[in-house]
Amino acid sequence: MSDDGLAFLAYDHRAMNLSAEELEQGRKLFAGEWSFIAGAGSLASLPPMQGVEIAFAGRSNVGKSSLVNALTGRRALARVSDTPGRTREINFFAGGEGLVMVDLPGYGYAKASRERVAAWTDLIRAYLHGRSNLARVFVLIDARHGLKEADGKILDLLDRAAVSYAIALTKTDRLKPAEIDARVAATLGAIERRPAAFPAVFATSARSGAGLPELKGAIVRVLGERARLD
Ligand SMILES: Nc1nc2c(ncn2[C@@H]2O[C@H](COP(=O)(O)OP(=O)(O)O)[C@@H](O)[C@H]2O)c(=O)[nH]1
Ligand SMILES: [Mg+2]
Repeated sequence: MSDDGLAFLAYDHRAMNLSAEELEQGRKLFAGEWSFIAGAGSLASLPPMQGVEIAFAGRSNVGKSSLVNALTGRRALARVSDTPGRTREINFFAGGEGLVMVDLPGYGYAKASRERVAAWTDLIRAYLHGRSNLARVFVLIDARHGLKEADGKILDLLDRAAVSYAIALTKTDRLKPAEIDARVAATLGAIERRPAAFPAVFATSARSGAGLPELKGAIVRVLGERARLD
């Protein structure tokens, strides 16, 4: 078989074999208007469920807010901070086609008190279990560091809640291409047997824009899948 034939058969874990059309739909969707809907610090203050939610989870400082800003092309839709542990609320942002992006508060912040960690865990667990319009969680992992113990815990939580998730590596601008390849391969291996994990690892950088078209296309695909189910 020719190389072309093999390439055709291979599943591209970094781009989920997205078509040119899906990539273009993703570009258009994210080029549209985005607005902040709500910040919720407790279960009682969660906004009503509307549209299709896509959430971003990850350790504090992994680059969640930066990714939301880069995806929407807005510099300060979500607040970016050099100080870990700053975002304590679940922030909701509405875009076109009923898409809502959710910036979850970060975990694994070393200086957080035990009570704060418990409050965080309760809020996130309640959100993940009770949100029927939550279609996909992207778990962000710093490309330089890979999966850590705290990340394993959130993956366990997602597996148990049966919330489908995929991994997005962040800050790939800090690595050489071969290092990114190795990190993608290691991460795919680590999630292989996890029941709710999507076999995809997006290699992104909010700074360089790498991997953002693929992430946008993947989100458009999730929206389409949800629309067909409803
Ligand atoms: N080099 C690099 N730094 C980034 C990138 N994304 C975020 N950062 C930096 O990482 C820090 C934390 O970012 P932030 O988005 O607030 O992380 P969050 O706590 O997960 O929301 C900030 O200093 C950002 O400037 C990226 O793609 N590349
Ligand atoms: Mg943040």
